[in-house]
Amino acid sequence: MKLCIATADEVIPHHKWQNYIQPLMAKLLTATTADASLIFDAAEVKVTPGESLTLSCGVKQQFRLCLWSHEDGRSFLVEDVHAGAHPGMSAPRNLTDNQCGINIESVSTEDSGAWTCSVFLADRGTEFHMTKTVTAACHTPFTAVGGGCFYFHEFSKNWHNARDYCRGMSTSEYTVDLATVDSCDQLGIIRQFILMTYEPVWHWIGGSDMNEESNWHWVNGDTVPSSVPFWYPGHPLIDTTANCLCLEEDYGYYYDYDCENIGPFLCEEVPITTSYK
Ligand SMILES: [Ca+2]
Repeated sequence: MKLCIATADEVIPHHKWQNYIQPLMAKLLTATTADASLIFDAAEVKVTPGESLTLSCGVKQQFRLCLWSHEDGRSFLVEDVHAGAHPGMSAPRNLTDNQCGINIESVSTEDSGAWTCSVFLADRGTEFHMTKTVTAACHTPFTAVGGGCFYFHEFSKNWHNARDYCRGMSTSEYTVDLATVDSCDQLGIIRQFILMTYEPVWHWIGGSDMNEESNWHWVNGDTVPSSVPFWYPGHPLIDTTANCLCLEEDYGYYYDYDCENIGPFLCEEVPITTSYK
């Protein structure tokens, strides 16, 4: 059986963006505009993986070209981000004085590091570069895995007690509940993490159909995916004694199990609000 395989995001190789820039710069240099000044907040920002993050950068000038680059070599033309060419990135809600801003919809630890906004100005035939440092890290004792922050609890509890334990870890800064693992990529990465770190054992996660048989929901109210490849073949059962969701030990598929069974579990740290910084 084939489990979800994580795929790398498609990015523009660093050496290629020069090819994008030069023809556009030639066009821009024919324009004349008013004076320009860069608006930029260089303060370091700390975020939790899974949060959204707006990187702001603006210029008081009509003709411009903006590019964000990360220290690992990734580069993003802002007009491409705004046009939706990069999955997971979008235009900020407010572009006033923030024409070069981009929004990362779900920050991962790989987004930590220096982000540089380059603004190419038409009338000056020049460019500005400003750099902002992003730190994306989970709070102790959570581990960054597959774009989220998880706590793999090795001691065994039934589903309800496991959920109570997770919720008891909440603070004023973030909430904690049983994990919601709803992307194929994340499911595969969590499965690999469990295999590399622990014995191959099943783990409770935060889904159930206890309110209505065969109507599976996450603890946050969202619908649990019902399709292949999430569920163990033949599951979920139509069975009112199997109402809680776990990742089974053989392949890491979703599996419906009696909520009173005792097992280890995954808690997940969730930002209290979606922040725009
Ligand atoms: Ca059931």
